[in-house]
Amino acid sequence: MADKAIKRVLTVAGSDSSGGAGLQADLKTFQEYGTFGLTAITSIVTMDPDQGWNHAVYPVNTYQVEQQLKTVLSGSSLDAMKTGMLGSIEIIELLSETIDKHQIRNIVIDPVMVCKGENEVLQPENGAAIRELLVPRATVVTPNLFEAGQLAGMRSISTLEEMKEAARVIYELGAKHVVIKGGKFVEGDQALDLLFDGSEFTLFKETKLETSYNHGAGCTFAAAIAAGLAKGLTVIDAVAKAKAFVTEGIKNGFAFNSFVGPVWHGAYNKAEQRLNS
Ligand code: PXL
Repeated sequence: MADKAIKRVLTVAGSDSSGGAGLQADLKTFQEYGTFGLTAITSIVTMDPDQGWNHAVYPVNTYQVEQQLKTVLSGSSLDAMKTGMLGSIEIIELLSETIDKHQIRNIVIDPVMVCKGENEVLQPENGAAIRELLVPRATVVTPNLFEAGQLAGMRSISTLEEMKEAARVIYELGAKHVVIKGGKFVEGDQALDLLFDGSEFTLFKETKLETSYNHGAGCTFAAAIAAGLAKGLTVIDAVAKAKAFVTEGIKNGFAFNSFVGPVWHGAYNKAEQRLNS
């Protein structure tokens, strides 16, 4: 039966009630990739329309995260795992122990410290624990420019040269691959993402899109990499496909309300169907 071969992908992340980012983005992406998504929720994020869409983060307690991981890991082994917003330093410690104990492979660490570029810094205090405990266990780590700066100890990153410098430093922390999500925030007219495997740089370029309906793009990109790895793609192929997947999602982003516009995670497959029909 086809079910036997279905790949299992876990996300350990926060809930974004607005549906574009967080574990909602991850699960939708896993589904679009034809994989089976599992979750351990670490925090609940709400946004207040009466206060300019101000974000509040409510961490889940560590015991509850532990019990969710136990539930997930009681099935047969995972094919990949992705992390997003982690809620607390204790949860990060628990996660690093769990990765070692269960020898989890194909690990994508999305070191979430901010929402949307650097507009809204969420849980920057988790940065040091992510750097020490999770980055060394990562198959791929996927910081945006702000997070790359935090991990690499660089004040600000806005050019390709600075992205390369940060990628080298983050690689030295122990990640097997570093993908810096420059996206539209890099200087110039191209959206740039950079992959570094310790010896070679690979640059992924797209023309910058004229839209601000891109909420959840970073989570979706990292989730797509994890699902691609679960399905047996090489890192470079997984990143290339994830870039195409998220670009289509951004092109089909929409206004949810006057504050936020999420990407649409179903857009890539919809476009493929159109092409094939
Ligand atoms: O996009 C970063 C992010 C990650 N995870 C959760 C979020 C957000 C931004 O809103 O809510 C749960």
